[in-house]
Amino acid sequence: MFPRVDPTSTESWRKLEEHYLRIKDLHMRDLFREDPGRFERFSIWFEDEILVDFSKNRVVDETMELLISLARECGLPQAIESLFQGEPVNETEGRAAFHVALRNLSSEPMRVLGQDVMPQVREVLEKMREFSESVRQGKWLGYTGKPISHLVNIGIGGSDLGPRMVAQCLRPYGHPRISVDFVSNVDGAEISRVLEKSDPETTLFFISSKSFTTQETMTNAMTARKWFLDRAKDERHIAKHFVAISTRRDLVERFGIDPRNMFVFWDWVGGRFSVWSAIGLSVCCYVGFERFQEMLLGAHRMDLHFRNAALERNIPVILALLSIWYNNFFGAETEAVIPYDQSMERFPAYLQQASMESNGKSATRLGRRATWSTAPILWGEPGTNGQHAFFQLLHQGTRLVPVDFLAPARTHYPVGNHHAILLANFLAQSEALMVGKTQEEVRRELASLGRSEEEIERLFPHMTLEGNRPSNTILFRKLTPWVLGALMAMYEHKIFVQGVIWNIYSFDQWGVELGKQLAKRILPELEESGPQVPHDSSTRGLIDAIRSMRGS
Ligand code: G6Q
Repeated sequence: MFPRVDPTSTESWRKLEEHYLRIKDLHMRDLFREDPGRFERFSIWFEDEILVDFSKNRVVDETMELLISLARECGLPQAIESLFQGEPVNETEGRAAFHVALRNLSSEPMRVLGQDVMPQVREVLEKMREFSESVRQGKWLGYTGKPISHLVNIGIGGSDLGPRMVAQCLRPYGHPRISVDFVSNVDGAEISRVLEKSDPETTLFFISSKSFTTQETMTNAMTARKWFLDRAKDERHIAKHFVAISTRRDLVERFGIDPRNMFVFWDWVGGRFSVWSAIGLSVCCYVGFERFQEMLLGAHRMDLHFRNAALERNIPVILALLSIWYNNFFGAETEAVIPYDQSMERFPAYLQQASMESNGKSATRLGRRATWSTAPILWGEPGTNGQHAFFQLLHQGTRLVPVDFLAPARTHYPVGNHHAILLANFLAQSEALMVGKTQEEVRRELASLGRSEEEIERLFPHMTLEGNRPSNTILFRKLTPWVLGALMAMYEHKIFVQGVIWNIYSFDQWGVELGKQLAKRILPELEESGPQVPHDSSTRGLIDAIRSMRGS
């Protein structure tokens, strides 16, 4: 049975509250000065590829010990086993969340309800390999006999964010003949822009939808289908230009996609964990099956680490506990993720879904309202851009914002000394957040610039940086498929650990349903002679305004 512990009722929680009062005023500057071994102790290498430095956090050894005890009291080891045993950890939807099986490249069986799912996982992977190779080798031909040179993935949420982010990150591995685009928003602007530059003879559409009923995806898919048929003129040509990735064979057939062009996955794959499944097919065609498999392998290695490493040296566990430390004891409300890598531009958006859709919950596993805060608001942009935008708030704002800095030591784009400059900034920011700048330092600096005493008095409060602002630094050798896979799995497991400790269900997303239901009800009301359903006066007034604006 999955543990159900009210974290605030544990002995460790109580001790952490006391501990917080004792250490909250310690400054990291002093902790580093007094302890030359701090970096050694508070950093972990992952397979010589990724270095996770968590030493710039407001913790001492006792903090880490108490946080680990909290994890134990909340039944974390047992919860990890439940996840890997394929138990129905997604309890409100009555199924497993078994994405770890999708990247199980070992020969170990992985069972759901006693049945080994690995044969079917391998079968789909083999189909993905064959298909992607034929597209990349130019053997898969469009209806006029030309090879495919443009891939368009149509999907949204989990059927978009993962593949879109991965394709961007792995662009250096992309096939030189092939470009890839993603369409998710139901706003016609997105599909129009992609279709404008598409050639029907060489474009391949991937309709990615677990349910194959999602309004946005189906609307975009129908528009793409019509656009294609207006040009190709024959329904039989659809088979060469449309593939589907879904769990719903019946609906895929009804759409007119040849079932042989369908790639399945299973209900135990959650949408936001589905890039590891056939939902990753567009990426696989773009970067090649071997690269896709390297990404699975990186994730698999992180899975093994998460399952087997001691909690004290377990990277996802430590990242989760540090986040809980700030969220629940310091009252931090947000968390920033700043990749110093332009290719990772969509990484924060991908993580927003992974974290906020998983842990943005207020009902506990006991069905009561949580009296502690759950998922922080996650946000971020690539560095160095962020430095010239919101970093002011990180350095001097009234809020505490823990930051994850990520960067590759080596770049795919060795242009001049760009990368060294990027890395210097990456290091400078976490150092600046931590050490800050004292009043004395500011005074000395201003005096050396010849400023008057009066000016110094006026300026120093504005120029002082208190520092002591926490961050994790996640440094990796290079943004390879393996590293990316490992980083994604690291965050997935971090989020899982948080859900266990917050005693919430991380694998459902009931909160998004109401809006979908209401949108369906409102849609006909927007028509000129549409029905008038009762609404609050604001919604009513807005509907009427839209009708009149559209009418005119
Ligand atoms: C993810 C969510 C959600 C889902 C989309 C798309 O965990 O379930 O983001 O991925 O709503 O759903 P379909 O794949 O069914 O179109």
